[in-house]
Amino acid sequence: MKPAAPDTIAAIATPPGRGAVGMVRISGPLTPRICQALAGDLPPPRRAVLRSFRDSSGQPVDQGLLLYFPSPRSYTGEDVLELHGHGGPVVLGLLLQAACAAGARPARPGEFSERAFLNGCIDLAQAEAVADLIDASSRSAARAALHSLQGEFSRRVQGLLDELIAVRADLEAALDFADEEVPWITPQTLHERIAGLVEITEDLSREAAHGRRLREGMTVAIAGRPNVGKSTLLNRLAGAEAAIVSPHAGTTRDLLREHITIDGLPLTVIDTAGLRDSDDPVEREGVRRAWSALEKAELILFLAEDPQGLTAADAGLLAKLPQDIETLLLLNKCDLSARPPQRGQDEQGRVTLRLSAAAGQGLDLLKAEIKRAAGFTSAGAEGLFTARARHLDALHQAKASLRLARAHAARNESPELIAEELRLSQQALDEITGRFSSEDLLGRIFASFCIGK
Ligand SMILES: Nc1nc2c(ncn2[C@@H]2O[C@H](COP(=O)(O)OP(=O)(O)OP(=O)(O)O)[C@@H](O)[C@H]2O)c(=O)[nH]1
Ligand SMILES: [Mg+2]
Repeated sequence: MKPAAPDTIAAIATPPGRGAVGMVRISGPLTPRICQALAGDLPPPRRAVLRSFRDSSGQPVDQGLLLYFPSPRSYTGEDVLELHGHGGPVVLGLLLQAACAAGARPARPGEFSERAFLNGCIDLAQAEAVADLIDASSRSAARAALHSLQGEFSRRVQGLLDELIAVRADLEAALDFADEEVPWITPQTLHERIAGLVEITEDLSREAAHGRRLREGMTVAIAGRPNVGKSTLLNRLAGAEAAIVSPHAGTTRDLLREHITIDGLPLTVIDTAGLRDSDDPVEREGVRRAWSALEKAELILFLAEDPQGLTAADAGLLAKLPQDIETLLLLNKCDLSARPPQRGQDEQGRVTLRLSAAAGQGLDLLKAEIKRAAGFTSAGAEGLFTARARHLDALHQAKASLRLARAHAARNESPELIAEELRLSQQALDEITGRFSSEDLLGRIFASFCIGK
C-alpha cells in the first residue's frame, strides 16, 4: 500500500453556492505555515478562535472561526486546519487560492478520506460509509451508514476474520507437525469450525444485502398484457395518479418511473406498455421499451387477471421473461372474481399473489413479498449497516471458498486443499476493510466522493 503523500491539500468543504457558513479545510505538513499566511499564529489545538482571514495578497477578506487539529488526532491523521467563514463563493475561492499560494494544492474528490484510510484512522468500509452517509436518501439509510462509519460492519467482518485466522493457524500447525501425530485439530472439530464460519458468513451476507438495498434500492418493473391493471397498480403503490388508467387496451406507451419507499426500502417502480403484437408503430416502440426495461429490472411484477386465470397469452409472455430475474405472478382484479387476496406458488415455484390494485386488496401481501425479494428481512433497524456491491462480492467469494473447504473437510480430504480455500476466503474478506486492496480499487472508491471529504 502506498504511504500517505507528504504534500498538503486544501479544498472548500462546503457545497458550492451561497450559505451562512462556508468552510475551507487544509491537511498536511505545511498546515502551520499556511495558517500563518491566512490567519496568523496557530491557535491552541481543537479550540475555536475568532480570526480575520487574509487572501494571498495579505488583505483581510473575511472573519470567522479557526480550528486546528494537530496530527495524529485529526480526521486525516495529519495536521488539519479548518477556516469557517461566511459561505460566499468569492470569499471561499480567495481563501483556497491563498492556501495554494502558501504551498497547498487543491484536493481531489475524497482525498481527505483517502488520507484518513491510508493513515489508519479508518478502514475502507468506514471510509465508504462516510460517502454513504452524505448520500443517504432516507433516515434508515443514514442510520445504517452511521453504524458502518462507527465500525459496526468492520467489527463484524473482523470477528469473522479472527475466527477464520484461528482455524487457519491450527490447521497450518497440524500440517507442519503432521509426522509427529500431534492431535492439533481432529477432522471432526475442523469440519465443525468451518461449518460455523460458513454460517457466520451467510448471516453477514444476508445483512449486507439488506444494507446494500437501503443504500441502492431496487428496480421493479410491472409487466403483462394490455388492460390487466399495470398502471392502476403503479398508482396504488405510488399513492398518486401518476399513470393514465383507462378501459382501453394499449393506454400506456412510454415507460413511467415512480420512486417509492416501503418501510425504508427505496424502490424505482416502472410501469410499461401492455405486451402484445401491434400494427401501430408507436405502440410497437412502447412494447420494445417495455422488454428492454424488463431485461434491466431486479424484480418483475407480472400481472394477469384473476377472473380469467392465466391465459395462453399470459403463459407465452411468462416464458419469454428473463429467467434469471425473480418474477412475482400477480392475479389482479380479485374483486371481480370475489375471491380473497392470497399468496401461493405455481408449479415452477414462482410466488403467486391474488390481489386487486383498484380495490387496494392484498397490497400488504405484495409489499411483504417485495421486501423479501429484496433481501430486506432483518427485523429491527438497530444493528443495520450499509454495504456496497463490492462488499457483497467479497462476502460471496469468501462464502464460496468456505463452502468448498467445508465439503473437503466433510470428506476428510487433504488438509492442504482445505488450507488453500481458507486462505482464499481470508483474502476476499480482507478486501472489505481494505487491508489488501489494489491501488486501482482504492482510486475508484475515493474518486466517487465529493471534494473536501
Ligand atoms: N375491477 C377492477 N378493475 C381494475 C383493477 N385494476 C385495474 N382495473 C381496471 O382495468 C382497466 C385497465 O387498467 P389499467 O391500469 O389502465 O391497465 P394497464 O395494464 O395499465 O393497461 P395498458 O396500459 O393498456 O397496458 C381500467 O378500467 C381499470 O380501472 C382491479 O383490481 N379491479
Ligand atoms: Mg397502463
